[in-house]
Amino acid sequence: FMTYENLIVTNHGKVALITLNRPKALNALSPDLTRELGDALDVLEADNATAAVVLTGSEKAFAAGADIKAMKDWSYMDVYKSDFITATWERITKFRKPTIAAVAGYALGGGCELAMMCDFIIAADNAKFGQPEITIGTIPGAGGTQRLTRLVGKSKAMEMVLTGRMMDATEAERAGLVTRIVPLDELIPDALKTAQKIASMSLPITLMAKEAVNSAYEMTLNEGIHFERRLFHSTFATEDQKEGMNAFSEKRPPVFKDQ
Ligand code: CO8
Repeated sequence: FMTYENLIVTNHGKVALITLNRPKALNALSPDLTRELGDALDVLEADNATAAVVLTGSEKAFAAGADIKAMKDWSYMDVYKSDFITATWERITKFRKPTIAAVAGYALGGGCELAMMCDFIIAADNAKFGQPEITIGTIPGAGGTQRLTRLVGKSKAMEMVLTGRMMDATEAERAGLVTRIVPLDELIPDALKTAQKIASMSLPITLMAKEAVNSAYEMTLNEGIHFERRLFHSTFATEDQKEGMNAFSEKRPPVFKDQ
């Protein structure tokens, strides 16, 4: 229902599946791909029929990073004035609906950073995560030094950023980078099923839950708990809270109306 050169967007009930589609370059994140992803997210944010998004790549690579061949000759002024494409990438972090990264194969550099911008990561058993920028004379530029450190702690993040070594799926799960590992051929069905489960809830309540969890990164514990309580109280002003609790009392499934 949406046509792009570097993405495939398909509909699965209330879930949109975005597949990065530059297989010959291992889904290297070119400026064109970046623009298209920003555009797709704008459309999906406004689309009332979409309640959650799954972002994936190919079986070999989620994304092997920024497009090294495209950026190698850029000057300081080129990247500074355009705020390099990392500013565009942040579109996904402002996306209000839930996002799941379904990662198979390489998630390197900007690819790892893109996965970490999603709400959570489900990994195939062949997934490999890394921030290899140091090996090509630069450093992570789309949140890698910050998000990886918050997700896996300083020791592992520092080692990965300084040596460029990759983490396999098992280590990534143990370290808390991914929520769980599934066999490669179950990755997309599992991620879609998980997203559909989320999409079956009340959308406004889901947005509040996501906003509350994300605030844990930005606020002190006291501020975060205060913010959570305000949102929790406000759920009682919704029809869906009444429906959810009445349905429980009446031993029937709830019918949420996103109101
Ligand atoms: N950029 C451009 N092209 C790439 C990239 C990339 N990042 N990664 C792979 N390719 C291309 C290769 O050049 C090759 O093309 P061709 O067939 O024309 O020679 C094709 O994809 C297949 O790759 P390989 O032949 O290398 O495949 P292998 O299976 O041998 O190796 C690897 C796979 C290990 C993933 C290897 O390709 C690799 O090391 N890639 C580069 C990984 C990397 O350094 N990534 C970090 C990039 S820097 C970065 O992301 C900075 C982030 C700043 C923010 C960006 C926000 C978007």
